[in-house]
Amino acid sequence: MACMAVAALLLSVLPQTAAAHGEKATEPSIRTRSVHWYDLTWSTQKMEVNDTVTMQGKFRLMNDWPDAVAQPSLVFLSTAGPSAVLTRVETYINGVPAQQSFKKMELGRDYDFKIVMKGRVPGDWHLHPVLNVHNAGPIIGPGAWVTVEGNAADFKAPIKTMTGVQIDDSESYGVARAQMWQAGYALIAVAWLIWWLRRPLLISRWRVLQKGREDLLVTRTDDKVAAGVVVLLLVVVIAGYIKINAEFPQLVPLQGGTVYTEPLPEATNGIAIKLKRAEYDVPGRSMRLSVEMTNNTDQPLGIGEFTTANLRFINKMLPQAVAAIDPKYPKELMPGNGLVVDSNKPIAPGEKRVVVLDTTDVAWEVERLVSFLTNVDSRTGGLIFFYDPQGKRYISEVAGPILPVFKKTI
Ligand SMILES: [Cu+2]
Repeated sequence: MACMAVAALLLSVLPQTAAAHGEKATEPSIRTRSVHWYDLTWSTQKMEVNDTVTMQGKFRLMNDWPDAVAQPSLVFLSTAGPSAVLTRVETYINGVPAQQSFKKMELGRDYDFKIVMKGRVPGDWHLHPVLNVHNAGPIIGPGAWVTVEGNAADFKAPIKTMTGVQIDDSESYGVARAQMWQAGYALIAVAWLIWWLRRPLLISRWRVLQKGREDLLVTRTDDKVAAGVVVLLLVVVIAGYIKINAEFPQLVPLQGGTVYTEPLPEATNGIAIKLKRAEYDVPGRSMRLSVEMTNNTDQPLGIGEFTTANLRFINKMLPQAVAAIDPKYPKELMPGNGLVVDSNKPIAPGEKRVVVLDTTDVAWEVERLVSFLTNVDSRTGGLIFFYDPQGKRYISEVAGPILPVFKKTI
């Protein structure tokens, strides 16, 4: 109860909503070169308590995964938001239920995910997917605001167990029982302490020891009480075990195994990428990439988007790229200047061309991405989206070292 009081006090002192929760704090090398999230959708922006919102999309694990970051050999898909304001109902990776961790995720490949969340506490909540990578930490995806309306007291989380027992309120189910056991053991512990603490303590006992009269410290009655406490505890534990086993004969332990799923099928052809040079123009707040692109498809391809660190730089000169944007996608994640390409002439089938991609935006500073310039591993990366005339998309990965410059060189 005391800790609940402290928690209540803290909650009343702390601000009720957090505007951000660390999405800009992760190292730029992780944000530009590990997990790239794309095609994200949030099914709703506004809902009532007990309604659900579905967040889904895809992610690519970069081939150029940073050396300093543990490989995604064990991952757990979750969400980020301010505490348990939304309850997770379902999670899937490639359609496989993902309440457990996934192992052996493959670099250079894509995965599909879906997370269903249920409104629990009214408010405006920033909802992100998060991939927790064992030994590396959480890698956060793009966030969108979701408003939950209504009354927190109306929240219901009913569950029907395997044996058909209907639990109306899973939030408080079993809590009283756990508290009863804790209080019972605490009572025995306190009584045992009082039994000893009521005697003269430290100095008098030390003097008795000095005189070699240990026999005076522990009496026959103490022995009897100690034996009584041992018997009492054994009876409580054994009787409790028998009673619980009889009440719940079928139990499923918490599952600790891991799951494997094949990545999504790999595209057989596409655009081969070679990064010739990358620079970050410090005064211009601009990242420029000089990239050699070879079109291995049989369609002319236009360059539509460059995405990195949860920012989408859209080439507004390519209608297919503009058409591919979900109008509900968070605007703050699509920098206004977008992607500027030196030539918007589509790359013909079989053609090899060096293209300069320019992404100029204050977002590089605001999102605290420029610290890649002070990293011991100054590299950057991202995904380039290409579109054929029918709007079919091809995705290529680009990554390589980046140089800080104070004057445009490419
Ligand atoms: Cu956020």
